[in-house]
Amino acid sequence: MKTDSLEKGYSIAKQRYAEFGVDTDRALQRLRQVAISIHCWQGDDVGGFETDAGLTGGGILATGNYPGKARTPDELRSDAEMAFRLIPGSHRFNLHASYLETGGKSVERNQLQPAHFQGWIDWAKRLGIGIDFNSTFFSHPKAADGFTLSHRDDGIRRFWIEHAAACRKIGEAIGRGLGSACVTNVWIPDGMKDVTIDRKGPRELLKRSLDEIFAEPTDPACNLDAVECKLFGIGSETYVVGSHEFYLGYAIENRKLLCLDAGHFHPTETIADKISSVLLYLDEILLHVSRGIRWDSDHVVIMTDDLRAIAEEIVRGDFLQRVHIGLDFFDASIHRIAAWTIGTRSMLKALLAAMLEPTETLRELEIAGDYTARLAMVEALKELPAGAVWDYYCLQQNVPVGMAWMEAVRDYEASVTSKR
Ligand code: RNT
Ligand code: ZN
Repeated sequence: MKTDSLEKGYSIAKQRYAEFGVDTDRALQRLRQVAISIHCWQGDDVGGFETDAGLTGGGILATGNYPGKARTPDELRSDAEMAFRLIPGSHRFNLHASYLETGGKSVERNQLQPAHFQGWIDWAKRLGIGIDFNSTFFSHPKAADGFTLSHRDDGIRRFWIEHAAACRKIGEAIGRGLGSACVTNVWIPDGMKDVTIDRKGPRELLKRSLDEIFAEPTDPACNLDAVECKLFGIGSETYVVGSHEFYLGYAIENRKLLCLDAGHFHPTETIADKISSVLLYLDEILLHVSRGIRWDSDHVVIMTDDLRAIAEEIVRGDFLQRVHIGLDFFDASIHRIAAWTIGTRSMLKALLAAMLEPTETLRELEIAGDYTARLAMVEALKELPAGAVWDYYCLQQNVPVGMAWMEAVRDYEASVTSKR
C-alpha cells in the first residue's frame, strides 16, 4: 500500500476516534512503550540445544513438521531477528535453560552458569533488547517419571532445586548485563495421570523446594522470580501439584510474580478476569498469552475475544507497568517465523484496540447504570477503523503493512530455512 493512502487512512481514523474523545497519536505513543517477551521456543518446537532429541515429556507437545526449524543458537537468533524486523516496536526474547551454549561440552542442568548464555546476552546487547528466562524441568531423564521439584526422592528433588537456583543466578546476570530486569519463570510438569490419593504430600515438598530455591535474594533490578500455575497437562489430567491456588498463595506470601498462562485453566475460564484480582495482592505478574483450542493446545495467538479481553484488562486497569506480557505458543505446522509474527502482531493489535477505547466514557455509562448505552457503544467501537491506525503504526515503525511481511518470510524461507 502507498504511503499517502496509509496517511490518508490514518487521518480519517484519527477524526473518527476523536468523535469518541480518543487521541490516536497518544494511543500509538503508548503502544511504542510496550515490550512483549517473545518466546524462543516457537522457533524450534521447544527443542533446545542440549540433545538431538528435542522436546520430550513434560506434558507439552509441539505438533506439525513444517520444514526448516532452527537447529543451532545462531540459526535461532537469525530467525528471531527476521521476526523482529516484521514486528513493530522493540521487544524482548524469552529463553529456556535448554537453549544453552556450551561449545559442544555436555553440562548438567544443575551446573549451569551465566557463561552458557553469554552468546545470548551479547546478541541481545547488540539488538538493544532485554531477555527473560525459564528453568527447564522437562526433556530430561530426571523428569521422566513426571516429578521434579515435588519428587519423593531427595536426590532428584535436590538436582532440580540446584537447577532452579542456578537459573535465578543466570537471570540475574542477564538482567545486569542488559540493564533490564530478567523475569525468571518456574514451570514444572509435576502431577498425576489418574486417581490421586496424596494431593498434600507433593505440595508440601514443592513448597519446601521453592523456599530453598528462593532462599538467597537476587537483585530485583536484575531478576524477578515468577511461578506458573496449571490445572492439567498431558499425563497429569487428574492432579497438578502446582495448581492456581498453590502458586497464588505462594506468590502472595513470598512476593513473587504469578504467571498466568491462558491455556492453564478450565476451557471457559479466562485469565483476563484474573488480572484485576491478583494485582490487588501482588506487585507484578507475568502472562503467558496463548490460545488453547479445546485444551491447552498452544495455538498461535490471534485476535480472538479472549485476547482482546486480556489486553483490555491490562489497559483499563492501567497495569502496563505491572504486567509482563509473555507469549507461549508453539505450532510446528506453519512457518515458525510467521507464527512469531502473527502471534506478536496480534498481541500488539489487541493492545492498540484497547488503547483506542474511550474507557472513561464507558466507565461513566456503567456507573450511571446506563447498561444499554454501554453495550451499544462497545459494539459501535468495533466499527471504527482501528486497522488504519495499526497500518499507520507499522508504517511509522518501518515494518511491512498488512500481510506484506509474508513476502519477507517467503524470501527468507527460499534462501535460508528451506535449505536446512
Ligand atoms: C507448559 C507451560 C510452560 C511451557 C514453556 C515452554 O504448560 O505453559 O510455560 O509452555 O515453559
Ligand atoms: Zn506457559
